[in-house]
Amino acid sequence: MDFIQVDPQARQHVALIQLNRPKELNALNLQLMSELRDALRQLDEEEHVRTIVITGNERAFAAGADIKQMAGKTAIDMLNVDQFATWDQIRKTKKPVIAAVSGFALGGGCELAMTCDMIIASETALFGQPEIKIGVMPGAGGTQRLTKAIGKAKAMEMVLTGKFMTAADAEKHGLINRVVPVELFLEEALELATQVAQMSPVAARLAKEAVNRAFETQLDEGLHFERKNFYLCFASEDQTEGMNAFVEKRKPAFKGR
Ligand code: DAK
Repeated sequence: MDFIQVDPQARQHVALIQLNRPKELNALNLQLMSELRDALRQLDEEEHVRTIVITGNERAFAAGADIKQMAGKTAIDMLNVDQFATWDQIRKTKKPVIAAVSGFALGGGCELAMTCDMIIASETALFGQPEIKIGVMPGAGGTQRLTKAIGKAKAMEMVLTGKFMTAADAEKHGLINRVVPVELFLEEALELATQVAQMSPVAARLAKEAVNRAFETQLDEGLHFERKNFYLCFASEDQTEGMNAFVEKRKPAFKGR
């Protein structure tokens, strides 16, 4: 891995992926995205990992797709490379993924953060879809996820002017979970990941799927999906363990089965 660092055991049951192209503000070139896809796929399969945190550094989560790499491309080059397949695989990670964002989260960087299930930001974080300033538009979900998160008016303004949103505003408008001082953003994300990792991994996976389904379906279909996943929880040992532990007034020991 040249452009990311992976710690599969940053905390108990919590893996950490750090984007690592600091000089380029973690611009997401094709290799970085492939490495990220492969790492997520592997961590998704590792039994001891229950939640995953993706972070950058204090200055940048990621300042977008690598403009220098894209600059000379034609539509057919883009089609042939099919980066969407990589992004789709990242989106399909089954375990909960938390973005720990500080500094720039722009373009593809903002889209990557929004692809995660929760976002913890430092007070210096800046979110934006500035693609319009370089003659294009968001291409990895920005027009959809941003709009669903913060509403049409604010999303339209960001997408059409490229203006950035501060962490405080991002929290106010529901884009992120919370803002913390810069020295704490990673710690806070790892702490949140640890909390989730203490739950039943089976229930967490099914619940994540069901929440995400709310973005893709009408209420009736979403409720139907939720119900199926709810029933499925009752096929797990974790359901028996969780409920017995409550009755016996002890902490549950979930196994992900
Ligand atoms: N790409 C390449 N290099 C970048 C970069 C980027 N997105 N962002 C920054 N860098 C590089 C700079 O070129 C500079 O490199 P050197 O000149 O030192 O070699 C270095 O990082 C430091 O940046 P600055 O010197 O510019 O630092 P400043 O503090 O002055 O400014 C900045 C920071 C973040 C405001 C500025 O760097 C900036 O405006 N960056 C570009 C932000 C941007 O426009 N992002 C959107 C890119 S388009 C797709 C999926 C996704 C996408 C497309 C397709 N498919 C699935 C098909 C996404 C597209 C995008 O994200």
